[in-house]
Amino acid sequence: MLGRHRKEAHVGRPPNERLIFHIDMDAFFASVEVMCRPKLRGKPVIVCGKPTTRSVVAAASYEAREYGIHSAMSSVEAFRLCPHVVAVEGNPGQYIYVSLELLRIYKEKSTIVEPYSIDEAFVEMTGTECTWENCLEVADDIKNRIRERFPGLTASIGIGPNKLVAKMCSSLDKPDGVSIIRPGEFGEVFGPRPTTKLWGVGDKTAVALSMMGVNTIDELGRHPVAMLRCRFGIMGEILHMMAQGRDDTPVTPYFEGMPVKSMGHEHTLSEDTWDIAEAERVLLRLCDQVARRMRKKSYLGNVISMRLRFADFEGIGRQRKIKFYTDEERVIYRVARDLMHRHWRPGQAIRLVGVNCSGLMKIPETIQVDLFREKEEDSHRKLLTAIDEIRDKYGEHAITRARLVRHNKRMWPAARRVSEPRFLRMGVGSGERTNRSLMAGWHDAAPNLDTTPLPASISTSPFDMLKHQDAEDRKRKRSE
Ligand code: DCP
Ligand code: MG
Repeated sequence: MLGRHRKEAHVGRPPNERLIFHIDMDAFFASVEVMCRPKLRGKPVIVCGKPTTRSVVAAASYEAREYGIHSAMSSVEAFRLCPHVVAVEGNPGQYIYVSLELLRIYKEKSTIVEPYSIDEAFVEMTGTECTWENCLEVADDIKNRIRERFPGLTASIGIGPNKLVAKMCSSLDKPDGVSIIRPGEFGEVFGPRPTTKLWGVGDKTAVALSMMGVNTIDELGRHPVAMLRCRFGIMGEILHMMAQGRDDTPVTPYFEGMPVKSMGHEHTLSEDTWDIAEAERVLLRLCDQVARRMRKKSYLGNVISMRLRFADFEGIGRQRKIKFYTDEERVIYRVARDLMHRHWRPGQAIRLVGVNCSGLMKIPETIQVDLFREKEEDSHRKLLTAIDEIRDKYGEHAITRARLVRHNKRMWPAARRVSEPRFLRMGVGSGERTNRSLMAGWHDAAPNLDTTPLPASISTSPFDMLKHQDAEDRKRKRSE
């Protein structure tokens, strides 16, 4: 294994069949914000929802981490640990822009690039000019290109003979490191570590393993596979393989497309509510957003899920399969609302509402969609088409239901100009891990993030925004 100091320990080993990079950006959201506001460089910075509300830390700069701040922590707690931490409201449009540009850089090295999350990707180097001998130079070159394109952004790269090893390897030397685990070295590096360090093993699985006397990755790899199968089913076999550093899953290039499995939105209320009517209005707005996205991407779905989280952070999720496929908010809402009423108990204060539609199928251009949809009146379809056209032309806020008007101001704040106040334009939602859901809708602009879409007229390029910001700063200075 090579870390930042790169002691070449295995020069001359025969090249293995597969060579894979896993690239993970460091403190991604926070680094993008710092790039756009260089004055923040070197300072503890967190990215969260509106800093004044009950937001959660989505990303923390490495300077902030020195104070014990980490993602998923409440921003209140972050301020307690470090009162001078700079809290910045997130800007998902910007992160997605940077993320897509990063994929382009990786594609210069290999045609097979799999985006794994908003800031992580696997790059299949097998069959390219990159070999076990020169992979460090290739990794350095990628890091330099990232720095040239996005000053201040750093990545950590893991190099391994499969995705599992590359992924686990990239976290060994963060931030800004390169680590290599060559074939046969996995056990040496990870064997003594606790099972929670194995990719995908959570606390519950670790406890179950521990009850079987399995505490380290090495012990898991040597445990009789039959016993693991007996306890965990097919997952037991997979765990056994993984603990030995074995993985033969392919790197799936993004242009082959990850099938979109579901589309959903969720919203954390600015205050917990006991009022089911308030929660219904949020639900209706979310259903509207989900259905709109489905129509835009030509999807129909037949499984509708509703999620509630309560003040005590306990939550419920319920789903129902319907007999036909739909892309209409009134159908999604009807089912989700019913689920909400069945499973919410008066007295439970609601903190978060979410809705999701799955069982998706893409509507091929030539297909007769009415074969799949519930028989609907032409007039309603015409209405939906008209609403979609208005929103396409004038933005998402141009038209909404009368029932939501009173609440629109708070739930759909008018898009502000870039200059007021600095970059505070979009929220990052609850800050919960959204990576997999982001992947599920990779081709959608900002799926599953609870955001206000960017007006088309405003560029999402950080550089345009930076230029704009500088111009605004100069203007303000002149007027002072
Ligand atoms: N993210 C989030 N909520 C979380 C965790 C992460 O919104 N609970 C977002 C913000 C992160 C981004 O996803 O910047 C990437 O997640 P990572 O786990 O890769 O974390 P970072 O890139 O911030 O840090 P690291 O340097 O540890 O990779
Ligand atoms: Mg990262």
